[in-house]
Amino acid sequence: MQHLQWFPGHMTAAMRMMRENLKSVDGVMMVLDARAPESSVNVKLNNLFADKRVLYVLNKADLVDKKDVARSVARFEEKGLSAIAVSATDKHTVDMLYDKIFALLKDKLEKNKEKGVFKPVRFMVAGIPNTGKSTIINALTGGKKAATGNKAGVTKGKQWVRIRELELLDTPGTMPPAFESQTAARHLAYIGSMNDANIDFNDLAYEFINEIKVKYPKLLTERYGTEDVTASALEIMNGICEKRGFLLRGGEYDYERCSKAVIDDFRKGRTGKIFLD
Ligand SMILES: Nc1nc2c(ncn2[C@@H]2O[C@H](COP(=O)(O)OP(=O)(O)O)[C@@H](O)[C@H]2O)c(=O)[nH]1
Ligand SMILES: [Mg+2]
Repeated sequence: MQHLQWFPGHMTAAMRMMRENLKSVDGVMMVLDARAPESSVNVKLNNLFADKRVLYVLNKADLVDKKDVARSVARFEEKGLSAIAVSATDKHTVDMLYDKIFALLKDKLEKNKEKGVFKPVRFMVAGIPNTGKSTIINALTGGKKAATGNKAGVTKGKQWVRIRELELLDTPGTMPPAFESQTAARHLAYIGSMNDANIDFNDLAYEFINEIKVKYPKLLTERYGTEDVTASALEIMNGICEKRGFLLRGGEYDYERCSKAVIDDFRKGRTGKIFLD
């Protein structure tokens, strides 16, 4: 299996930008992917924000079973952390997010009020690439103010956006310089938070099928007509190639196409609700 690591120079620059702006923010929204809420925590960012109030936002909750979402939020709360699950594509959950931000700063805001100080609340929106940071900002502000896209590295430089009494700083996604676990790194590759250009999709789809055939065998059968989910990942891929006609000229299996299709199906939610962590 390919060793996954991704820490280009622009992430060092983004970390520096975040560090420089920390003093001017009241809190941080750490945007995670609800399909992999533990794997999508960037430990380096946690260290950077150690003295800040942090709200963990488990986004893309629409792609996960409600029970898994609730359990994930509870896990964060058990550790004494503030967490909320949202779907940036659902207006209602985004309103809840707005309230949650103000609740997190309630005491600070009351103190300011007593002193007669009025200033907007400033939050930095951070996390690994592709978790929906910019989409959340757009949903909160009701506009297309932050650039979005379903791949890593769409947000460049820094961007402040204002909504009512809230100012949000969008930031480019950052990864830790090294992953503590390659399983976690793989989960990030599945969800599209890694740079696809560096990924060996054959390897990735093989590993994905190995995980899914144990955790969600039924989904493999439903999506790909896999009859024997106890077969090896390679045999399952062969079956998918046959059923989908992913064949090369000589009739050999086109694993490249098969791998990309399997990962793309998962990313778009076509395989079903899959919780990875
Ligand atoms: N299904 C689903 N997709 C989302 C959600 N939020 C964002 N996305 C998609 O995820 C991709 C990455 O979003 P973006 O805001 O650019 O992520 P960023 O890199 O963290 O700023 C885009 O294609 C969004 O449309 C969500 O709640 N549910
Ligand atoms: Mg962005």
